[in-house]
Amino acid sequence: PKAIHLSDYRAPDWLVDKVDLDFSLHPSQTRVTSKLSLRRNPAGAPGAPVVLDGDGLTLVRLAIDGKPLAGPSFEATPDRLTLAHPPADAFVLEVETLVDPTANTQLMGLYRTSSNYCTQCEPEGFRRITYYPDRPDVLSVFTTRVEADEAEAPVLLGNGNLVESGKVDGTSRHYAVWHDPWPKPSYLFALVGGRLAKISDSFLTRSGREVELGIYVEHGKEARAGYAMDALKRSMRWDEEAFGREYDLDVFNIVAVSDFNMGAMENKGLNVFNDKYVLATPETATDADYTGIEGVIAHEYFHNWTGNRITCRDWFQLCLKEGLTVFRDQEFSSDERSRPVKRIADVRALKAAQFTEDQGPLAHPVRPETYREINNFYTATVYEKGAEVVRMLKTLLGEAGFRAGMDLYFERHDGDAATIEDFVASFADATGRDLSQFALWYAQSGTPVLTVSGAWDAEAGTYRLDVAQEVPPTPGQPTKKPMLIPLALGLVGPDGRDQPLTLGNVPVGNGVVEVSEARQSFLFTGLDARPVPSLNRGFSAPVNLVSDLTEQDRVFLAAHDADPFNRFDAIQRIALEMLKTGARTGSLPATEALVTAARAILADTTLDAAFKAQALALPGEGEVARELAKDVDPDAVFAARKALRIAVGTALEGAFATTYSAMAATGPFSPDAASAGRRALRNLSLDFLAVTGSAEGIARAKAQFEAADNMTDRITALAVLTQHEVPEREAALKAFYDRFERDALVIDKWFTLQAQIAAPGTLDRIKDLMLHPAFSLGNPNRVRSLVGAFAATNTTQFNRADGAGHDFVTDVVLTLDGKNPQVAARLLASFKTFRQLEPVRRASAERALRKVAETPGLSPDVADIATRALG
Ligand code: HT7
Ligand code: ZN
Repeated sequence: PKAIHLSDYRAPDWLVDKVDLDFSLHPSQTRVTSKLSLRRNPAGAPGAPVVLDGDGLTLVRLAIDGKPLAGPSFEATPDRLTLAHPPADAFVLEVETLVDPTANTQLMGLYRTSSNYCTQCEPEGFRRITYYPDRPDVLSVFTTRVEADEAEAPVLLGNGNLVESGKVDGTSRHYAVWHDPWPKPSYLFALVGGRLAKISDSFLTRSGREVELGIYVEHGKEARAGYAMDALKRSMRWDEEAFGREYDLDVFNIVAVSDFNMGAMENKGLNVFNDKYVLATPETATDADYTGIEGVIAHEYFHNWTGNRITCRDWFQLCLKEGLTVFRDQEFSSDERSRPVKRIADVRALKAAQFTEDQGPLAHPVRPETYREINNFYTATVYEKGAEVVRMLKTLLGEAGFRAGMDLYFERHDGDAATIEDFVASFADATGRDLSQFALWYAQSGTPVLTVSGAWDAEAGTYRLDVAQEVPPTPGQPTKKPMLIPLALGLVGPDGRDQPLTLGNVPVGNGVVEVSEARQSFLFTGLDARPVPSLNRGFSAPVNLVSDLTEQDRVFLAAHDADPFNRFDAIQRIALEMLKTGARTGSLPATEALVTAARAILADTTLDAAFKAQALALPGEGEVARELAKDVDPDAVFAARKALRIAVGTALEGAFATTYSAMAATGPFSPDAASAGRRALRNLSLDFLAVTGSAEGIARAKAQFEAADNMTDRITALAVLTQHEVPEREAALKAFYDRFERDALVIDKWFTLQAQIAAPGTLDRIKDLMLHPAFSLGNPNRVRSLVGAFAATNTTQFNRADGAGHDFVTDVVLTLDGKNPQVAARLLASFKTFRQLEPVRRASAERALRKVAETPGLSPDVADIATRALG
């Protein structure tokens, strides 16, 4: 496919004032009739033809203003419908198409999942249903009639409010008519039909609208949707309180399905979710699953304003809705749970996914300027870095300035298809601040490196911070301009307390200095003693910080920093430096500093358990590899990490044993943050206590596995057992399977644990598991849990020196490409770090990628990733 450029944007030539859709659902021949009220756009090209998008469509019939159309007056291909000479500047075009939902394995457009009918239209799925100007800047008012056999699909859902329903006389069929009064682009269209169970609730908005809430699930799963419903109501209340945003329809429905390409979709009034982000019980869902559900339910709900009421002008602006909505869901979860712990978890995820992406061949700006396949731009950069950019705006403008900017954005752009320029201008205009340099965060890719050193002048009582910034070159961007970086910091005195932060004579009230030049110095005055700087507090900017702090400074900060994020960061950095040395040299340096810092954190009664669990979890193999950046031998990284875990586990055995007992549950299971934190710390202790594979450690894990009354404890114990080649491993895996074999989401966890075993037998194990009756290449959750987890997290086996891991994954990609290109392309993107590898593994990865790139008939999705990954 050819490249599409942001600079080529043109307003649509034709607008759709309203659209009436009629679906006659049938497993293989669903009839779709659409009536489009088309109107020439005065801002479009004069005299332009009507060109509607399609994708694999079969046209049945066409009419204009009720009169059938034939022959040369139009041209229809599966991918386009053209009226070269439209009859007037406004007319009604009636189009009938036939689609086959059962044959739809891409899960885009109208497809079937567990025999139910369901749609996914973002970004370009609507064109697989009917011909339409399938672009986000064409907003229309949709009315949808859905008809189906009543026994096959007793539930019929659409966007908006239900206006009519009934039986089709003399047949076994029935129908429902849904009307959505809010103009929307086609990507927000949805319909669902099938045999579904419902849980109901209601919500009273602050202005008094009674909203009917429904969560639809497959029959038998209703008991598992309660937490999602609770999360939905909390989200609705929070958006009113935090952003003044109220829900705007009489109904809000969520449908959970088992076949879904991503996590969930924010269709207006009818969100469709992957089962994984709706269904939870203590026996089947981990604490991470519960937080995931809360976050995704909130995210999709928040899209109602940031995405739906204000949508994107074009797909280049994807971060306008995604980055902002991730920021909003992160803030929601911070308010509902522990803010510091949420921040730590978010930064960990950002570094693992986005920093890695930014450092490799798939790096791109938060707002890309060119793409070939938009499906490949639903990335950590657009989502997570996009959220960081919004967070920085808030840091720079302060709480009140940020809220004023958001209010202005909602006021100005409600009903619009907007751009990043519109968004930034709202903040600039609301606060009077020039944000032109700040806007570079949207345009320049790559993670800035901030190099910081300090100079203490005892006589003058001053501390000078010298800061240099550099944004590394990334694909298509060899040179960069300096960015505006909000750097939150503190100067920690010898007593562990923050010293005053005064620049010249001016107190830095908010604790944030603004770095805007390539090199800059900040002179802090009025200090009594040499401070230890605590830099980038709360991770105020998504940068790689290089500082002259010593290991001793870090031990001090880990114990005393008033900023919890930097306490976490200090201990992580100590561990990271040890791991890097260990991986480079084959032997660990002295580990006392880490043990001292870890002991202090474990013993600190002011810290909550969840924080301790985060601080003491060593950096992952991926983070070490990213820091090493080149000639990475994953076996050496793994060995260093294992050695460090053993060193810490052995040195703190007593403390971990005490913690393990102290954190035992005292009452029935609850998914709340405090209880989850206790479980996290207890399970971290279990892991350290079993790290040597000692009989005692294994016995403890086995006992926990057998006694657990919740999935978090059971799966962590099983994870510990699977890391060791002991007889207990296979026995526990079998027991787990037997217990949960009917529950696909739980069996996904079973697949993942086995895919993560860092041993040469894993590849064969995975190949066998792909033949297991519970596995299916047609279901994205199964593929992600087995093959995706292998490629993304099993660094030693995916990157086997003999190349077998790379060949296996690319073979799966090629097979999958024929079924589901989106999922295949995501899997192939696991190769994005291959240039970091040492030469033998690098060559093997490159060979495997080339084989993919040279395969004829690739989907645009896979072709795009292969080409860009090879750079
Ligand atoms: N806006 C959605 C993104 C999306 C998606 C969802 C499901 C299947 C395919 C999809 N393609 C893009 C989800 C979100 O970010 O909220
Ligand atoms: Zn989203």
